[in-house]
Amino acid sequence: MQVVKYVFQPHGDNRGQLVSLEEYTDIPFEIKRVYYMYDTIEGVVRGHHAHKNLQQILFCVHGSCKVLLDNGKEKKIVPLEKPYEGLYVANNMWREMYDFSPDAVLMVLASEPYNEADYIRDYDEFLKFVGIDSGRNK
Ligand code: T46
Repeated sequence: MQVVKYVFQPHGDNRGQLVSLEEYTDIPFEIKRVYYMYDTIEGVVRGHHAHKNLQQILFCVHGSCKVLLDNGKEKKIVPLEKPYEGLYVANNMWREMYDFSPDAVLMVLASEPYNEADYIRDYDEFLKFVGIDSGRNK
């Protein structure tokens, strides 16, 4: 499985750092939604789903967390620890976010508006979606 982690250029000077993200230039899709999570309770695991169409880029703009990516055949754990790093998550990827530091702010740029019908929340349904026989996994 190929993990796509973008490393953006911080524009630093003696006042601090600034990262700029432009759709199509830095982000490979039109940004239709931005959301972020914070005050995450210790030990929680978020996500547990895939999407039918949605593409996203995840940034831990403060603190740190881990993201488990699972394409149905292979799993990878990706730490997000730098505010200038963005993890691309394709639609057909099961994702779980966990190990949030108490100060973590996870910001997500999304290619589509919020749509509950786009979620695949059942792992067997996800395996079917990616064309894998559910007997072999989880
Ligand atoms: C994803 C991962 C990385 C909204 O009303 N609008 C929104 O845009 C979103 C994302 C959520 N919500 C509501 C729906 C739920 O009542 O906020 C609540 C929490 O959402 P959810 O349980 O889906 O959050 P996570 O952290 O499990 O997953 C989220 C995204 O939903 C998902 O698309 O890929 O972050």
